[in-house]
Amino acid sequence: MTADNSPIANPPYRRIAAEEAFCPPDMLDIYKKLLVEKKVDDPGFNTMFGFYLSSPSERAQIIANQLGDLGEQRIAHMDAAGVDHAVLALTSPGVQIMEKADAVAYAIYANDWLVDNMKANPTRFSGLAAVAPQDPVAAAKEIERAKALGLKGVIINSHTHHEYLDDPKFWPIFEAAEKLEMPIYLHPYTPSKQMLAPFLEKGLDGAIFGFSVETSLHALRIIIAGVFDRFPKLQLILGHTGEALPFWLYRLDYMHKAGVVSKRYDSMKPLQRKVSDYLRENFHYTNSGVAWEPSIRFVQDVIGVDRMMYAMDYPYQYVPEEVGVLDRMGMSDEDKKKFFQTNAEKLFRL
Ligand code: 1DF
Ligand code: MN
Repeated sequence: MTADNSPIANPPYRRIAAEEAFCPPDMLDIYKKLLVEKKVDDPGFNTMFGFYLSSPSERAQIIANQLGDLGEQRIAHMDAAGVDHAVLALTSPGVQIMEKADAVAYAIYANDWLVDNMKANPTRFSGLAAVAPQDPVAAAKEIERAKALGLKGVIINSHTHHEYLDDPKFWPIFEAAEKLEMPIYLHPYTPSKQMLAPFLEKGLDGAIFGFSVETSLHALRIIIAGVFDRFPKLQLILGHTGEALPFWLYRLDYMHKAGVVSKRYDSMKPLQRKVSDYLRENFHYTNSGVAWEPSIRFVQDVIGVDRMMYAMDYPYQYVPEEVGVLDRMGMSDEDKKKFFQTNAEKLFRL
């Protein structure tokens, strides 16, 4: 990229980045221990954090180091990229890899750590709450506590021990999120072990592709299970320009209807709205990791300009020039301000 792509100085909007990762440094020690003890029944975890925690590569070293910093270096990086405000979330898979009791306790600890570490820079940071789906009732309680602490939503990193949130046992989480108006960011994680092998064989399990397949499947399962008929005001957020789901709207509607009418599956019941309606009315989107105008505009076109938000995906994709590319997108200033600023302000009540 050329110098022409540097972020524009004093743009007519505040840049809010909505999918920015962190973790308390001691979480990486817990992960190291889990890797050494080989207790985790999740080959996706072993390959992902096996890489970030032991590779001598520059990428692994830098990212592992930057995840733990909410101080000067993070602020300097935000300044260099022109990011005014970061919505922080515990990095994937967060507590979801831990045993139930550890996960419940660590979510509380991580949320307190986050709130504490944001205090020095209150105008630059806000945060999402980690929860442990392993204990849905505790998770619902933690959403309530997190809201009182000032956190703005919830982060869930796709499957939890290879289980998906469409199972009604998890629905206390949705109930609390809807009632407390806390949007849930359904962030990627590696594909569940039910489907991991063919991804892993070719190195496609991570952010290159597997993350998106896993997370879009998860979102669809939640829709198909009728979660939004039960919790119609619930809002979920998908990153990476919607994990490709906006591209599928037409076919999802056609084939869902065909499946329902023909009674092909017991698990596919009639829904109150079309699949695309839920994706337009119960989801918001970010462009995390996709600094590409055609994909961003596609989501704005088929979902709506009021639901597409900016995200950088720091530290996994720290590329200041991408901000400059987005500054220069061909859309109106009004739509650009929605993208960078006001959609996030509204959704997260910043
Ligand atoms: C990666 C990418 C890892 C994203 C992440 O969490 C993550 C990666 C562990 O590149 O390995 O959040 N991402 O959202 O694209
Ligand atoms: Mn991410």
